[in-house]
Amino acid sequence: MRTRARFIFVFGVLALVAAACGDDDAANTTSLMDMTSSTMSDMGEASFAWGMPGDPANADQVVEIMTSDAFRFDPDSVEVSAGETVTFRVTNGGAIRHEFVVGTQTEQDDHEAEMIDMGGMVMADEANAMAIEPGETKDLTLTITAAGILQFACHETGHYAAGMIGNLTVQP
Ligand SMILES: [Cu+2]
Repeated sequence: MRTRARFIFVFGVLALVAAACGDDDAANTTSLMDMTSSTMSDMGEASFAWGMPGDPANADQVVEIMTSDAFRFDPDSVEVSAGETVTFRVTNGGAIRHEFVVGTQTEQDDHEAEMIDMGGMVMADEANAMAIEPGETKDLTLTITAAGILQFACHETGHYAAGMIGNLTVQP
């Protein structure tokens, strides 16, 4: 009797866990699908509403940016013009890894959610994103096609929340 009662209890708990996991799976599936679609758009055509990968040889300007372990970019505000091909030359002046990700506020928020979902996994460089190791300098070239306000941000765990974000103003 005792064993049977325990079995039923365990079975009940398992059923509850299964139900809970079912919900989690649904949520995970949704975010995985979002992640897949954004990853595919990044890796496929790799174009965005605001721009596309640019040819470094045809860059109109090179913008030099430094990252620091105080979770800041220097400068933290950059202005370019729509139609320009811009090479962002980012130097990691800190002792920990930083990222440089260009996108709209919504894309930054989505990227942050994906990074949290992935448990702080190291991000692969994408058309609009790169990771920079301490002491390293890396280039990201983009042709910015649309005027507006974009952001560049770091999504290493905790950095975005700590304010590691800068404004990229695209003049018409
Ligand atoms: Cu960072």
